[in-house]
Formats: sequence, C-alpha cells, structure tokens
Amino acid sequence: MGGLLIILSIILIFVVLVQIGRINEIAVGLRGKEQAQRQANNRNAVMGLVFMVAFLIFVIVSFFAFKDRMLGFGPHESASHHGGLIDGIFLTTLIITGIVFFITHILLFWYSYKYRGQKGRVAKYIPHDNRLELIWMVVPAIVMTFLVIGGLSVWNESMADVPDDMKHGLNEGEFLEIEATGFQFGWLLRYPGATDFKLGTRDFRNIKAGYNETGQVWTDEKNHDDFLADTLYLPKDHKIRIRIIGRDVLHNFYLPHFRVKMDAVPGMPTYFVFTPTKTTEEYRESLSGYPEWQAMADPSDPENKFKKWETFEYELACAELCGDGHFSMQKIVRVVEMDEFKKWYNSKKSFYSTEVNPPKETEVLSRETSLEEGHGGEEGTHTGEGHGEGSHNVEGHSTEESHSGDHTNGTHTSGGTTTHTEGTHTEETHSGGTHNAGKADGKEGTNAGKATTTEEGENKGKKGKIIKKIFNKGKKEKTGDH
Ligand SMILES: [Cu+2]
Repeated sequence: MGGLLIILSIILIFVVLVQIGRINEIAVGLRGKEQAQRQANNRNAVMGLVFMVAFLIFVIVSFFAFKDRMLGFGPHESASHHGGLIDGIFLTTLIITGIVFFITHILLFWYSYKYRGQKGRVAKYIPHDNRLELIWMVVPAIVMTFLVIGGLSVWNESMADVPDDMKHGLNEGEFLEIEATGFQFGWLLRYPGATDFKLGTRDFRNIKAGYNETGQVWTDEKNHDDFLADTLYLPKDHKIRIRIIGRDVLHNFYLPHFRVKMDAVPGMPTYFVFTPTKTTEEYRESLSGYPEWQAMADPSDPENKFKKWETFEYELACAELCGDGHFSMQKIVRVVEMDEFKKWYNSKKSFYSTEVNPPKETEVLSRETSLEEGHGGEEGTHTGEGHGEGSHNVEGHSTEESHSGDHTNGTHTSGGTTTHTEGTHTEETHSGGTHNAGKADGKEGTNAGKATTTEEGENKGKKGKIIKKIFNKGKKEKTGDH
C-alpha cells in the first residue's frame, strides 16, 4: 500500500512539473503577443497620421479644382445685389465649418497617435469636467451665433419688400413692379405702362383665355397702359419688384442667376425684390473666360459660328413640379442698360389702348393731324397692318409679339379699337379707320396710296382683303406665341 502511494506521488509531482512548464510556455507566448500588439499600435497610429495628411491635402486640392462649379465662383457668380450676399453667407459658412473640419480631423488622428496603446499606460477615468463641458458648449454657441445672425441679416435683406415711401418708376431711387403669373404651362409677364408705372388691379373672373389672360379690370385706369411681354426685360441697377401670381396650381418663379426663387401660390400673391447688377452682355463677357463656354453653341449646325458664351441668356424657369408641361415654362430674361430698357419700354403698346378701347375716330383724326405735323412717316407705314392686327385681336389673340416693335403708332389702333368694343367689324369703322390711315400714309407714300385716292367703295373692298390677310396672320402669330 505504501509503495502504491509513493508511485502516485511521483506521478503527481511529474504532472505538476509538466503543467508548470506549460504555463511558462504560455506565459512566454503571451509576452511575445504583447510585443506584437505594441508594434501594431505604433504602426496604425503612424499610418493614421499619414492618412490624415494625405486626406486633408486632397480636400484642399479638390476644393480648388472644383471651385468654379460652386455658386458664387467662376461662371456661377450671381447677377443681382442680394445674390452676392447669399453667396457670401454660403462662403462664410463653408469657411467656418471648413476650419472646424480641419481642427477636428487633426485632433482625431493626432490623439489616436499620441494615446495609442503602450506598455504600462492606463486610461484615465474622468467622470465629469466642468471646464471641458464649458468649452465644447461655448465655442460652438459663439460660432453658431455669428452664422445665424449673419444668415438672418442676409435673409432679411433678400426677402425685404420695397420701402413704403418708395415710388414706382424708372428714375433713380424708384422701383419697377412687374407681375408674373404662372399658369399651366407658362408665365404671363405684365409690365405697368409708362404713364403711372403702376400695375392695374386684376380679378380672376375677368380672365378670358387668349384675350385677357391676367384678368385685368378695365374700369381701373391703372390697367390702361399695362402691357404683356414675352421676354423678361430688366434694367440694370434698378430695383425690381416681381409680383408673383399662381393662376391654377403651385408654380415657382425661379431666376437662378439672380438667386431669386419664390412660390407662385393661387390666391396668395407673393413677391420678390431684387436688383440686377450685370447686363446679359456683361455676363456673357464674364463667361467668355471659361473653357467650357468656348464650345460651339450648336455643334450640329455647321453654319453656326457662335460660341456658347455668345448665346448665353439668363433664364426664368418654374421650380415647382406643376404638371406634365412643367419643362416648358422657360422664358428668356434680358438685362440691359437703363437707356436701352427705356427704348424697349416706350416701344410697347398697352393692350387696352390697342385692343380693348382704342381711341375713337375723332381722337384718331386729331392724332393724325399731329402725325402730319412731324412724325407721320413711320406711323403711316404701319397703318395697313395695324388695322389688321386690330382685327386679329378681336379674335382674342393679343400676344406680346403682335404688339411689339412694329406697331409703333396710334393709327392702327383705330381699327382694332372700335372693332373690339363692338365685337364686329362694321364697314363704317373700318372705312373710317382705313381712310384716315390713308391720309397719314399718303404722306409717306407706302402701303396706303390706294386708300388715299380711291373712292369709299373701292376702299372698302380692298380693306376687306387686307383685313382677311391680317386676320390670318394674327392667327398664325397666336399659335406661334403660345
Ligand atoms: Cu410651373
């Protein structure tokens, strides 16, 4: 029995020795891993620093490489006064957040390097630190205050209405109000005429398709000189107030180059006030310096020698998905110097004076007397056509095209006027109109020789033909415009 115990004791001692040996072995292995771990920690921390430097360099390089694609830079400079402020606050925000971005990334990688795992280093347990909390509350609060106050002041300036005591007009210190009515699918641009520079009142019940699209109320005299335009002409450096109307659904009056964007809401007129600072010509010039604008405007047309920058136009678009014709709500915006603007402005005839209530025959007579006194020439030339325009407008297609440019006188209105109010082309009105026109024309010698010399009867016959011809022309124009 004693012998057996001795043998078991020897075996147990042997087993213990083997186990101690294995523990030693394991301990040695563990010590090596620690070493390996330390090496990996060092390597990762250094790699982190290298990555940080490469990444921040990439950020800086890409900023400068893509700078010209950002609003406010390169070919995307704004063309309005407040637009510069908006771009400026974007840039300020970018700079401040950029600085914070750089600081936080440098700290992030630097601390993961500095406090990488090392032998004998133990993390500190900090349950609470008032100073630290103050710093990370106060610093962002100060920065945010500057950003918010800066943004708020830009907002207030961009969205401000014109001062109450500001006058309508084109002189310095005055403003011009234009009405933009969004409908499915297009924009109606109504300008106040030069007699009062005030837009007349509208009533939706007066809206008549193809005739009184904006619903002007003719009893309001302010309406009598208003005219519609197809291109949004704007004078440079003059305050513009756009009155924005939605006729059917939500639209959005959007002038990207001017940083103007405002919903057109049915039943709730909105507005936007801004001052264009660059003419279309000047903007084209500034674009000419960029390679992407040097390309051919229309590569498919071999005859087209224009470069992209030469054909640039500001645009008015609808920025609200308003239906399946949404894409077609684009219009051209043209900013010109004040002198040129006035020329364009004065060449416009109001819808009322040409279509709704043209001057009575007696007025026409007196007008023509004055025409003969001096400026008969040009006006006379157009008489025939003007007459025709009158008839086509009776059809209800008064469009900007039909009023623009070529009808610069009052004579042609006579035909249209009377016709319009009565709704029919009576022989008398027409012969009267043509006859008188003839007198004016006679001086010039164009177009109206027949009318002047012929008898009343003959006159009527020819007139009929002219009317018919122009009536058709009017139809064509109408379809072309809409
Ligand atoms: Cu729209």
